[in-house]
Amino acid sequence: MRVRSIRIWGLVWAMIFVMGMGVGEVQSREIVTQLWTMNVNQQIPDGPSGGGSGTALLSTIPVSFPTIVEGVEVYLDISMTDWTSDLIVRLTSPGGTTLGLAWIGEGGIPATNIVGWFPADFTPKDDMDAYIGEYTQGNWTLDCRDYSNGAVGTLNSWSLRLTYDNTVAVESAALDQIKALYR
Ligand SMILES: [Ca+2]
Repeated sequence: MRVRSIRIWGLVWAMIFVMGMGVGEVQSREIVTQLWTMNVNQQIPDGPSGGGSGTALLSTIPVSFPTIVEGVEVYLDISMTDWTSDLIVRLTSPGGTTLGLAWIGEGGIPATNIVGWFPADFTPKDDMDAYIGEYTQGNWTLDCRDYSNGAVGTLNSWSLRLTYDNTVAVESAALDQIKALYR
């Protein structure tokens, strides 16, 4: 009996070793960041005199690589001589998640111009980690709106920097199945 017991434990340890090898393969992943920049050079329509949202200025960056988001950063270059607190800027992922970036002057945004990275330079309204685990491929859409009549800003350009695993290409349907396993 004792010999058999040792053999069984040997088998168990062998299985654990093989599983450990599998985990080790994760270290060969190639995590990369890629930057897309869109030159827009358009005014953000001024807010109505009665208050409320002005017409949205939308700008889209299409991403063709199909994998899973591991990080999202956004650079905004908005010229505005004053009253950047008029503005709300949101980003919508291909998966339909909309998060607030610039938000009526909050998050350390100066009164003049919004030039810098979210979340490195300015604190976004919403936690951008909410994009992690989503699908990279499709349209990433920036939505800029002015909520107060008077000062007007210009979206010069914006950049999207995604971090993702370059070794894994995932079909959207397959990703949904993978996500379903974790829900
Ligand atoms: Ca305004």
